[in-house]
Amino acid sequence: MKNETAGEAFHAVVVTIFPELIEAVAAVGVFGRAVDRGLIQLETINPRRYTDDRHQTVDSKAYGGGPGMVMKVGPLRAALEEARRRCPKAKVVYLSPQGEPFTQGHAEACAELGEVILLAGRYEGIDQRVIERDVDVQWSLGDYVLSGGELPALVVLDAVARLRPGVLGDEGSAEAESFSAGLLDFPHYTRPEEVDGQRVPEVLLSGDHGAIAAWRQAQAEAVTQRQRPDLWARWQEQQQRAEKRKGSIGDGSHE
Ligand code: 9D3
Repeated sequence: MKNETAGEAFHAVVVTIFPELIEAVAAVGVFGRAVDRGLIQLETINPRRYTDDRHQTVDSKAYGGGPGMVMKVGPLRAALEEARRRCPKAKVVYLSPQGEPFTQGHAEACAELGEVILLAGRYEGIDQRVIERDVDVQWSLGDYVLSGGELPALVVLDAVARLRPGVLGDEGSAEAESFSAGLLDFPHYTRPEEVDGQRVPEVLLSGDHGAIAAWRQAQAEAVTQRQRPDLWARWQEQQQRAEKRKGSIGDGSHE
């Protein structure tokens, strides 16, 4: 595949015992197109390739007892060593319920760095000694229980890919900024003007761009206040700080 932009491709390596799951999802949509266009280089490494027993064993019972299996050090460490040879600058990210919550800020830093190694676990998790020696950072997708790190890895890749130059079309960078800007999106409508008695808000048909912008801003604020009081509080604080900075310019407090 060739790279159609001046910049380097984003390079991601996913260490997983289900590489076909990653590859299937990564082949479609915006992400798949970016891979085809050479904007993203995605590789998978299966720790099973670094086993030497007949059953290609990657898991074992937990010391101390209890239900569930734990992923063994040997195959994971060997897979991560191969990943680091392919991606020498990358941070090793372990997707884990014990991780810090993954945010748009993490996605931005990752996109900037240009490469990442994602470790997806299965079973009850991985041997702690891999976390201590081989992992740089742990990210969680949120407080709910999943079956493994593969879907979280795909979420991270999707969030990062959209931030890379050329990956999105015209719906691009302005939209990417809107989450960092701190408000949820306003409602969207398309044709027809009326469906089963539901009409498009009149202002959107008015052609008055100022009125439309004001309506969208008010809607974004209302939906944020209702659905995400946490984001709303942060946004209000940020607005107040911006207000004070404006007020203090030219009043001598900068002299
Ligand atoms: C019910 C199992 N739990 C026992 C107390 C612990 C547990 C182990 C392994 C819970 C989930 C998993 C597998 N999850 C992930 O690998 C994972 C995950 C998640 O479950 N939620 C949110 N983010 C992530 S990132 C990786």
